[in-house]
Amino acid sequence: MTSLKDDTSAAPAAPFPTGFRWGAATAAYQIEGAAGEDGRGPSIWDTFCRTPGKVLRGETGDVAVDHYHRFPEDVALMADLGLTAYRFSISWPRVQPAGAGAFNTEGLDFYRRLVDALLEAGIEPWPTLYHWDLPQPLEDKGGWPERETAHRFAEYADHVHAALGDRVAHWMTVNEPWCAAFLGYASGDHAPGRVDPPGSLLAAHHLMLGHGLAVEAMRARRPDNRFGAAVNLYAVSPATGDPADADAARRIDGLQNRLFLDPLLLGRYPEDVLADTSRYGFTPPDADLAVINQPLDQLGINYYSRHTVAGTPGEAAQTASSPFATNSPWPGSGHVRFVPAGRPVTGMGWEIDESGLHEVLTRLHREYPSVPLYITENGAGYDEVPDGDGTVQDAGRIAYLDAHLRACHDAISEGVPLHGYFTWSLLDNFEWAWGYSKRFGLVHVDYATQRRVPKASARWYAGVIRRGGLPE
Ligand code: NCW
Repeated sequence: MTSLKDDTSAAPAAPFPTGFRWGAATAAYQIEGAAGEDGRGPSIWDTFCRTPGKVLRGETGDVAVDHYHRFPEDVALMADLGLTAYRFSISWPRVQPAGAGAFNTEGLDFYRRLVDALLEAGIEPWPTLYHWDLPQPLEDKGGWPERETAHRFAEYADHVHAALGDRVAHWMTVNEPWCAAFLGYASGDHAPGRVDPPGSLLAAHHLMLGHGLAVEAMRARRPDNRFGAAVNLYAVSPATGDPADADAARRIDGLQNRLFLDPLLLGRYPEDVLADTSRYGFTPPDADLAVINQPLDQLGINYYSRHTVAGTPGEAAQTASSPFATNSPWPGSGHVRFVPAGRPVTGMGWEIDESGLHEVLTRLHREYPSVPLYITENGAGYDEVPDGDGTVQDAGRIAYLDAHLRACHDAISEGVPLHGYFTWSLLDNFEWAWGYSKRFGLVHVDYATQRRVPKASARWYAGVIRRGGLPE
């Protein structure tokens, strides 16, 4: 294969700061496979995938892209891209199969080997401790709506940190607590597939409590490490100037963004969201907010799109996170319609709007205490078919990444403390309820042979990294 670094270099038209992290992201259940190996226990996703009608074509992450066995090849691909950082997640059921009690040394050894290979290749490891694969025994005891799960998470995080904290500086606790709480426990689109609106609000609270307890424990061991969480933020707009639409936008912004940002960064829940959800008896204890509101060394932002919403009756857009979606993932939102704003969409049906990323970044800078920011996910999923030679000419993905990186560049020029960008995703992988039907990778994977072939976007991204910025 020609090296991805062969592109001729030119001075970038939009240079990024020296030391800016150029990364790609993945998650354990989506890539590792080896679901029954080396003592790994079952997770809620193993169970969910086996529940008929939950995952397209009944697919599972049993094999995924076999990263568990192929990680040396994947680290070599990262090196070829010129990545300076790699964001991956650690599988809790691999490290602690029952989610409590005994730890599994063999499971942890996989991450030791991965971290060593990354460091050897000069790539900074950025682990996330929870990307949705709760050990099934903990779900059997009530899952995230149970307070005890937060304590179990902190214990697991502490154990992983004790093993890797000397070689890993940057730690993310939970990934997209909105998805874990509301797709998992309100709409049922994601594992564990429960439709329990009051439970989903408790899940959101306990995911953040688990984050706070974990940061407390890890920071006590290594105050020099960097700790944070990765939240999925959206720009939110009212469909029209109608006050009912403005109120719908307030409610959705509340549930999507402020419900997480305010406790994490300000140490309080947004009053309006508490009022909107009061019928569910959601009364989080005040004392927990001090635990949740740990000083953060980094905030991860996963950005994909903008929500345009209306509070008036009419036609709604399909914004499903699953091909089977029927229930609402928005507890207490009242009557809200997600409406198409007429922008082009990716293969997920998500509208492409880079101005929303600029809006999210500048809003964080304006309305919240200053925290170093990282884009921990941003990318585009399509149903792609390779050419005869196995390559994929993914011009749509290149345009998406280019536009969003320009939005990052503009935000940095305006003083936003953005220090890195991780594209989602390094490899095509198991896209949750969509199975293997949607591809987000810079690198195409043939699922029958596990052959990896970098797409045109991989070459493009390698050029951006090498130049330290965007082309003309
Ligand atoms: S599904 C999802 N994703 C994708 C996934 O592969 C990754 O693991 C996640 O971190 C890409 O990035 C995240 N997010 C769920 C978005 C749901 C949108 C629902 C909109 C409802 C109106």
